[in-house]
Amino acid sequence: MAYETVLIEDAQGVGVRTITLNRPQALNAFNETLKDELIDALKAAARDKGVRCLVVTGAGRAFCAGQDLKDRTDSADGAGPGSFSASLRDKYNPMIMTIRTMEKPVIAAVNGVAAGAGCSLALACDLRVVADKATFIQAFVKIGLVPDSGATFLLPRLVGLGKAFELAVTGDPLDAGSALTLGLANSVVPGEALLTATMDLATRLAQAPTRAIGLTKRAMNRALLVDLASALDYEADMQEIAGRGPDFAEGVSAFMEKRQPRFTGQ
Ligand code: T3D
Repeated sequence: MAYETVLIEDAQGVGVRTITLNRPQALNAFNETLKDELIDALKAAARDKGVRCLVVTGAGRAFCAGQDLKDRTDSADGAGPGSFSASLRDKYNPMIMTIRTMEKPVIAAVNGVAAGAGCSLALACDLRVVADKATFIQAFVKIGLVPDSGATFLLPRLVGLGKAFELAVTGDPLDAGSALTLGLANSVVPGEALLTATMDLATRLAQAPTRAIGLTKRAMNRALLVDLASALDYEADMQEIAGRGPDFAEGVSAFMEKRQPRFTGQ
């Protein structure tokens, strides 16, 4: 599929794909085309075994300003804006679920403001490398909406219930330094160093045992919802799968031979 609003770049030979939201004139706000193309690009990355780490970033000065407020179409009966629940169920929710269920690491390189569903997109990624001037805004309340696209689930888990509620009901921007202190950002770097720092991390993760990382993600997703006994049981199942894979054998051989492992990701 040829895309109009996302750019795809594969780093030669290292297993890292970068998806860049590319509507800089609208701060990469989600119009229908961008939503469709991002879902397609995410699904393609999830399927492609050659992609062992995915980076999501934005073109220009923003990461993503959420729903394009100039692009919401009115319903056919003239009764106001089209269905919000359908917009979420058909477009945003599949986007978030594809990232959360993709069994490979996904890094958000947050180059600038991440607002509304754009903030949710960053929250859904496994790691956030953040430019020092970037901000996170739960913009929903400013327009009389409720946090969506996973924000009510992910934000309290990342920063705690009290802070999440404060951010949701004030709509105040959270700066990069505060995001780091709260654990929402994994690292903060100068804007000009963002892509290099992200690629260093992505390249490292793409050389890691991808299958084990995928199973780790699956187990942690599940552990958010279950009791300790169930989490322990599920960990045992995941370990059974990881331990029977070639990367475990390679990891142990490398340890014995005192050399760096060469993981295939299988
Ligand atoms: O289907 C559904 O609708 C349900 C799902 C909802 C999910 C959501 O994401 S709801 C939340 C939607 N997003 C927002 O409410 C954020 C709106 N934008 C802002 O608050 C601010 O633009 C920012 C804080 C993100 C950035 O502020 P600033 O001062 O750096 O930039 P700016 O001047 O406001 O924006 C620059 C341009 O981008 C401007 O266009 P112009 O005047 O130069 O032609 C502005 O209109 C445009 N822009 C920014 N955000 C959006 C946008 N255009 C359309 N939609 C946007 N969300």
